[in-house]
Amino acid sequence: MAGLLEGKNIVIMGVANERSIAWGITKSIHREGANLIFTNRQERSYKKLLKLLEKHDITPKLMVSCDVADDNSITEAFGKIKEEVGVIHGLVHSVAFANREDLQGEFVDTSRDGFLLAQEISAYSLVAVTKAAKDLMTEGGSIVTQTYLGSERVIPNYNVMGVAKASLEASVRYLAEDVGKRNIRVNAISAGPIRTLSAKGVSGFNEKASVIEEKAPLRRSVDQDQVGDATLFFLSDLSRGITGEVLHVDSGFHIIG
Ligand code: NDP
Ligand code: KAL
Repeated sequence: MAGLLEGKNIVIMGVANERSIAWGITKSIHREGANLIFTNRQERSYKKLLKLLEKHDITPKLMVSCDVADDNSITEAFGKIKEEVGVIHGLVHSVAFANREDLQGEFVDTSRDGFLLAQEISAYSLVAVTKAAKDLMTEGGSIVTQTYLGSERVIPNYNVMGVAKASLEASVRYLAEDVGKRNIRVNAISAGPIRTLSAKGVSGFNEKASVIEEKAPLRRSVDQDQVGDATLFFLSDLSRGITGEVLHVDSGFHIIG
């Protein structure tokens, strides 16, 4: 049987290493026959990704550098993708950043620069890459981003990132309306805590992860492969009637009061 994404060209932004959510997504969509186009910011991530691809015997269609903080970098990256690949059918946005000092203590102490930085990298970047990607999605398409429950509730330490994720989720809805007429869908996955490079060194992670195992309906933590398969659903035709949605992949934790 043909894979769900056979012959589809999918851009994946945000693989830093084997633990990245974007790597879980890569494995799911590779399994279903997608052609993979990767973007990285840091050289270190690019090298890690090269090794990972080799280890898993995956041949990417293209790898380009892209810093979402820089409009020229986005234009160049999507220009190269257009040149080398032409049409794309999907985009995975798995990128976020805030200063470490803004991910502890009280939200009220967030600096102007820290607030703007978190918004720029973690929310505005979805707007900027959707604008660039939509012109390459001439056969329709699907855009999927990654969010977290801290957008809906006050979660200690998530602070400035919670506000950025609220902005990201609202952007998903506004973008869905804009690009819907081109048959492009925009959705988000709200994942439970997963130990990744981003989660490393930020206080509060262990606590949040253990609460899932105790209190979530499924009483187990979430992993990259579960997020990978849910993202695959959004990228595939199985979700053709869904746009502007935030889907929780969190063992059901968000329904518990
Ligand atoms: P990773 O650290 O593996 O991935 C974060 C990625 O963001 C890195 O690949 C990094 O690229 C990229 N990035 C940061 N700044 C930029 C930039 N300016 N331009 C381009 N790329 C950039 O962590 P995760 O996999 O955990 O994070 C992926 C997404 O999942 C994030 O949006 C995160 O908020 C979200 N999420 C994570 C959860 C978790 O528990 N881990 C839970 C819910 C949501 P580089 O390495 O090249 O700098
Ligand atoms: C309540 C939770 C505990 C953790 C609190 C905040 C987590 C914020 C996520 C944010 C993306 C982390 C950073 O920006 C880290 C950054 O300051 C330093 N790290 C880096 O520069 C590394 C090297 C690169 C690869 O990282 C990035 N991002 O570029 C939230 C937990 C329970 C769930 C999580 C971790 C959610 C989430 O959004 O990631």
